[in-house]
Amino acid sequence: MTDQIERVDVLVSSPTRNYVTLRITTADGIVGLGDATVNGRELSVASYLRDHVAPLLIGTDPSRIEDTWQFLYRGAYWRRGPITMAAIGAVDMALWDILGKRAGLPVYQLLGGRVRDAVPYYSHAFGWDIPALLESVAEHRELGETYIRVQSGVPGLDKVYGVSKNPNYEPAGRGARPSEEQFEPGVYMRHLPKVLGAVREQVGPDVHLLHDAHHRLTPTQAARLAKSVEEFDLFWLEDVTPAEDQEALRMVRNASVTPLAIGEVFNTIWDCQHLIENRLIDYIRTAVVHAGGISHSRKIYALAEVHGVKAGPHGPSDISPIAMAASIHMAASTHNWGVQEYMGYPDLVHEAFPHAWSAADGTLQPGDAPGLGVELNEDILTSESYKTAYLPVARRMDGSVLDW
Ligand code: GCO
Ligand code: MG
Repeated sequence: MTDQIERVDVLVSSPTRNYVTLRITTADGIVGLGDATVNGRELSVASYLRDHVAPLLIGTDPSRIEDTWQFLYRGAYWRRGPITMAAIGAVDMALWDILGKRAGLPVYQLLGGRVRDAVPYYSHAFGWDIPALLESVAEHRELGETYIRVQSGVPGLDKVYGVSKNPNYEPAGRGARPSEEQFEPGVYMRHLPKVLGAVREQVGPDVHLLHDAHHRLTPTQAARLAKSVEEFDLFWLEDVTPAEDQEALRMVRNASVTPLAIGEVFNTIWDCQHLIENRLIDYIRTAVVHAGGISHSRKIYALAEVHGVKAGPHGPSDISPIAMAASIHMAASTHNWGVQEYMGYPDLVHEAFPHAWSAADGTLQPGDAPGLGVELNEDILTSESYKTAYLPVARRMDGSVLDW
């Protein structure tokens, strides 16, 4: 007789920040884990899983991974969106984890085996001003990192995206309401070339530099910015316009050869299709957790491969070590992979989710434990309970709300 799903638990915890974790246990006693965290909206995914998905999984065959995906996606009728897709993504990850454990193989072997010896990652350097940023970049270089995202303060703006007083930058803040940040396109656009010029001069030509504009510019502003930073040879310029307006990137594309990355807020292949098929981007940033898990992400990468686009997945600290594991296993076994974002985690997060994957010298390794190779420290997850937290809201100097 085939194995059956016997128990489904949803754990919401806050070891320094909130995580939603799905645990599926089979009648044979195999445990699979999935991440379902949507930063700032955690409880809605937990309810979606507890109230609507878990009851449907009990008694089903955990080896029917694709069928379960289709059942949850098509069977719900209401589809797409971060909450639905993170819930399905968590189930999918947990089922791949179970399959790997049953086979005694790490997930990357089930996905076709290694295509690279190590997975390069990019880290986050930031500073309130250029000297502080240069110091932060130097620290990352000392760790052997060769892909570095650079974010800096902007003169005249108090609180900006990507820069913090805390060395573990975390945009979501605990509290009943979001904090507010400032942004003003003109001053930012004039400042960024100075920042990138200083960093490029310090690191020389061989280090890959990245920058995230966080969805804030109009198409014309974005095109001007991409053109003005061309000489600094960015590895990518990320989220230069709001992600919904996909044709905006055609104007940016036509104006410059700065490589473009977008997609951390996309959830399905249909969100990515136009940009990939029209070659309007170089890197697709969907995260395995927010884009329906391993099964669906593989389809996105396959579509991207046909059009010369590479994967460059989202990997901030709100992607739990479980989803990070899934992403590393995919990176190890997917040919058209560019780079994995990895900003590291506070120690407590590593302790809450002991993992076989590892990071060293600017690269990640999936490890050889069966499945995804992540476990749960239930004592930590139980004692660190959910705390209300929100991502910030951004406003222009005139007080109007802007994309954060
Ligand atoms: C990135 C992102 C993050 C997100 C955050 C939202 O490129 O790492 O833009 O900083 O804003 O993960 O939850
Ligand atoms: Mg980003």
